[in-house]
Amino acid sequence: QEYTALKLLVKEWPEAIQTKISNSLPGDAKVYFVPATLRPETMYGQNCCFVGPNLTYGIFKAAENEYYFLSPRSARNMAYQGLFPEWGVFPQVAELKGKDVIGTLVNAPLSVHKDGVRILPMETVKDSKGTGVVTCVPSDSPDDYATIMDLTKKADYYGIKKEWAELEILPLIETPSYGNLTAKALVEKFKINGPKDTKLAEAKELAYKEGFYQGKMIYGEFSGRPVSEAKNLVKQKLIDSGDAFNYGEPDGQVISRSS
Ligand code: ZZB
Repeated sequence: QEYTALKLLVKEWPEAIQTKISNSLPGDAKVYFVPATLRPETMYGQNCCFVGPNLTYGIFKAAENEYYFLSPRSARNMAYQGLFPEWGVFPQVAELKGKDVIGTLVNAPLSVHKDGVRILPMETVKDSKGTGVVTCVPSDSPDDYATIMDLTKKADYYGIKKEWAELEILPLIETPSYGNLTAKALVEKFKINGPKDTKLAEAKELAYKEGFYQGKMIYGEFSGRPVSEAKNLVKQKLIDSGDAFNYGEPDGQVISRSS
């Protein structure tokens, strides 16, 4: 699987972990949350970024003054793809649970939400895929749409501010079958009633297919182009600006045989 790994710069940590962060990192350190995505063309519509609240993450030193927040498993993989300075080495400076970083304000490259977006909890994030960090595009990802609806409804239960989950959902891609908010259309069509609904798997497949083969961009500098062309154009733009890099993961990689 060839992912685009995106760099979301931390603008503000939650108060409760500020001390821990400043004890572990130089004062001027740049820390990035690093979601792995297969849909770079949707980055305009990022409206939050998810972590698994009960998963364990690390902050790893990736360059002078640059640090990545991601799963230890993905840090290890990156270290063998030349994404850290020394081959096979992924220096960890802090360990955190997803729940520790809920509410962190980050800058999401290309997102229409220029003031930044929040780190929010998503219980279905898997430790065994990507970086364990998932950027949220509720216009085109049914999982993201279902999670956002749930977070808004039960903000208190999740310990978040409702307005963090309520940023505008931007129409990005027009498709013949599902209009300009594919994820919403599919969640409603399948009567999906929450982030753990098993019908989400099929909705996701349909959203991928329809988006890629029939979708046309209706936002951003590649507006009017088919998604199949825009995908690589947006990806290259993000890489050229230093906001993203390639991250590869063998299909069906088995991680925990020995653990
Ligand atoms: C933004 C985005 C926008 C995504 C979209 C999808 C869609 P897949 O499909 O299973 O191969 N993802 C990445 N890592 C994880 C994880 N650890 N746990 C749960 N979800 C994860 O996985 C790739 C997609 O699943 C990624 O692309 C990411 O969400 C999420 F409009 O990034 B995506 C129809 C999907 N649309």
